[in-house]
Amino acid sequence: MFISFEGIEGCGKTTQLEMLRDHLEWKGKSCVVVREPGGTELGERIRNILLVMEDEAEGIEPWAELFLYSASRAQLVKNVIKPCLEDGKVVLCDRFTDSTLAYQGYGRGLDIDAIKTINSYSTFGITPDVTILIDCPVETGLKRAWHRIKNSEGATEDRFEREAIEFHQRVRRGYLELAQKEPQRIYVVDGTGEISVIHGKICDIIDKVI
Ligand code: T5A
Repeated sequence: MFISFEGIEGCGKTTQLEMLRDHLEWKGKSCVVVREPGGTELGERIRNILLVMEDEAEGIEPWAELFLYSASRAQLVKNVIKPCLEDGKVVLCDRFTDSTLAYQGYGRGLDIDAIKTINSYSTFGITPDVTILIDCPVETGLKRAWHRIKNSEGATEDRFEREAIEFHQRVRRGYLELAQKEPQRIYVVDGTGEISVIHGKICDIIDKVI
């Protein structure tokens, strides 16, 4: 089973993904957690370019950005996700193709159909069985994300957090539109409440699907 987590910055994806992993392992499932961009040696190098690069001198052209995310994904799917699924493991992925549609499509304004075509190549046709979209207001998410960044060690991954609020609003609207179009796969969960309450809702969804 392939489960992806999606949402705007700071919506709580990573927190909830780790809690779901613990829940599924407690139920005896073998789980693998991966993140995008990243998850392979090449992917982590690309992540560094995409999230840390000081882009004041030379901004990253949106199409270049799209291809970098896609390159990281192709490597991750081929080397990790596909083999793990074939092994019968549950793969939990922190962001996947819906991020590209929401950020590069709705956020940056690149052509949605072109992104769908590129996604179909970079995933080798693999799509999540279930996607948990954690939704919260942009102001709430960004406040949490900045708090996490200020308390984290190492390189500051804040290139997207520095985008204008309108960009994040377009991304959020994009996600909700995607969920409306694919209600059988994308489950929208309110991300504004208590962490444990949100976890309970996600477990209910996944337990039913499994
Ligand atoms: N991107 C990615 C693209 O543009 N295109 C693509 O194709 C792909 C794959 C990835 C960036 O790349 C972009 C999108 C992103 O900008 P990232 O570092 O993975 O960058 O960034 P995020 O996924 O946004 O990570 P964040 O950490 O910002 O957000 P999360 O994972 O949603 O939030 P989380 O769980 O780390 O929580 C953040 C903080 O909030 C607290 C947590 O304890 C933590 O401190 N928190 C809560 N506080 C109160 N109430 C709750 N319910 C809370 N839930 C969490």
